[in-house]
Amino acid sequence: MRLDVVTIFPEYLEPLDVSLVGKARARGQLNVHVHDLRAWTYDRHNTVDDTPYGGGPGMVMKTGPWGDALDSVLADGYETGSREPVLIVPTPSGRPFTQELAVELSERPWLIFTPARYEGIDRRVVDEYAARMPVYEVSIGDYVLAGGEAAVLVVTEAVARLLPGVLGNAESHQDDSFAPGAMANLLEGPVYTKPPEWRGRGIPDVLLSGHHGKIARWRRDEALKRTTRNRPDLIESCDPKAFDKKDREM
Ligand code: 6GU
Repeated sequence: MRLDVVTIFPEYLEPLDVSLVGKARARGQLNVHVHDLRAWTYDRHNTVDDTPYGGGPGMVMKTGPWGDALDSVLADGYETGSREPVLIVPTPSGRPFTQELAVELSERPWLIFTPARYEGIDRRVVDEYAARMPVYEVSIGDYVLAGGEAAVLVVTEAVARLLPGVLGNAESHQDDSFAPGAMANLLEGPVYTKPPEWRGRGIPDVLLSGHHGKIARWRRDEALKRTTRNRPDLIESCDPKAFDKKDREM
């Protein structure tokens, strides 16, 4: 998969060198290009923003640098054989970024991110590229960040760990919170490892029982409890058929 990020803060994307994403890059599973938007400014002050039409607070990112940057990134990608780009525009007014969208993006060969600062990018830039390729405006949650760069790190990590061969254990995202399947829409419950006692605290006996059925039942009960406590909205949105008689006894 190829990833391009155009930003006025290329340093903000340095975490893409470390951990899971960094290893995927080192193995050649991810081909990451971070570009400085100011490379496509031609005035002395490297201006990327201007005052909003219609007035109001803040500044709006100008069409010129974004258009030239994206044309250049697209030309380079196409020249080197990448196809079917998707543009991802991080914005608090986008659609919620979900595991489902992460899965969809992980199946795409080429993602281009345009994290903005200030009040956002001139709308015409999004409209222009939406006429040529799929564009996803995405928000990572109901709060406002100073810019989209942190959202790029979030989306990239969620997508990269789904790529074939990136996670050590291919099964380890099968029962992620939010993964499809029997535990669909339930949050994962607590986990334990050695030692069996720590500061007087033991671990639930069932986990030492070796009884796989009982362990699965316990995990599901814990997931139901945790989901009811932290995300009652997720329980509400479950298909009633997803629950069995024992679930209802919880
Ligand atoms: Cl993607 N960008 C900004 N600036 N704020 C956000 C966001 C994105 N998602 C949630 N808040």
